[in-house]
Amino acid sequence: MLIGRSPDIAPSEITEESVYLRRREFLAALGAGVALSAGVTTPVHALDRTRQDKLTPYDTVTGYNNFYEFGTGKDDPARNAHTLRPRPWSVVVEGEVEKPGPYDVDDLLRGMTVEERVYRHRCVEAWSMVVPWNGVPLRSVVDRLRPTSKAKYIEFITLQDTEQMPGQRRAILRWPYTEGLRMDEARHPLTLLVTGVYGKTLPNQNGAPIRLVIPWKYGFKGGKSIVRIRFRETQPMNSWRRSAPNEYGFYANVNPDVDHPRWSQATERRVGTFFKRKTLPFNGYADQVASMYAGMDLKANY
Ligand SMILES: Nc1nc2c(c(=O)[nH]1)N[C@H]1C(S)=C(S)[C@@H](COP(=O)(O)O)O[C@H]1N2
Ligand SMILES: [Mo]
Repeated sequence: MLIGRSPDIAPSEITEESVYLRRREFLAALGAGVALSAGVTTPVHALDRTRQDKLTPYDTVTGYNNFYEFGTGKDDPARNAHTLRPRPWSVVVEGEVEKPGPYDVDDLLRGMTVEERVYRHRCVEAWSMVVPWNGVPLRSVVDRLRPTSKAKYIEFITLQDTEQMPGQRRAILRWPYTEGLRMDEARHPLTLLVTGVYGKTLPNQNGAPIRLVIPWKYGFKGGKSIVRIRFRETQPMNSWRRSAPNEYGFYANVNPDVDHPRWSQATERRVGTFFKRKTLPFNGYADQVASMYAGMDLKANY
């Protein structure tokens, strides 16, 4: 299944071929390391040639980002995240689910196919990137865990440990960082539980060993270093909404028509390029996700 791929575009037209081939070599060479004991990787591209999307370089993807547990500067995560210990790593599953329990992260994903997904990444701060993530559809994990009929939402709780995450000594947010999705969003084929980037094991600063990527939402929905997955009947709170409810909502769907109270969301700067470009509704994934929000007022539900 070629989820998220624009039908008229071959992968080789999107990614510079040398890069693409090198990446295939990576994947072949790294095998189990990339795949967390899972099977073969399948490239799935979700880019639009007309917008001339190019992959954001590895050093930028891993060197310029947000992970406030390691500091608030864009280069702090890369500098400071070496204190995180991504193995062994336990993920507790709880709430409205038939198969709760603590799982070792490798057991949780065992046997699943790790795919490659090239996704646009839009931060709420109006910068963007194009990133080749590796991961498993969250849907596969959700189905394995068997939510009960009461489960309408999933809350994702990330690591709290001031030894591993020294930035948590400052109360910038209420720790641990939490996020949430509605069940249909969690089970949407584009929603990825990410374990790697550029065919390599996920670096600590990008949320090792597992983090979420939901490409039609602002980047803050993608919680990093998840330790607890809680199936719920009610909508969970999420960190940025708790900290500034007038600025951040639950849905956080990328919407050029809903400005942040302090800045416009109409345009974005692709990191590493000079000119601004127009932000697209649902970050360019509207044809695949807009139907989930039919009938909702997306200005009220931002
Ligand atoms: N635990 C945790 N997850 C987090 C954040 C954070 O501060 N802590 N920042 C979020 C924000 S604002 C963004 S844009 C993305 C950035 O990470 P990436 O560039 O590695 O995707 O991570 C998200 N996940
Ligand atoms: Mo962000």
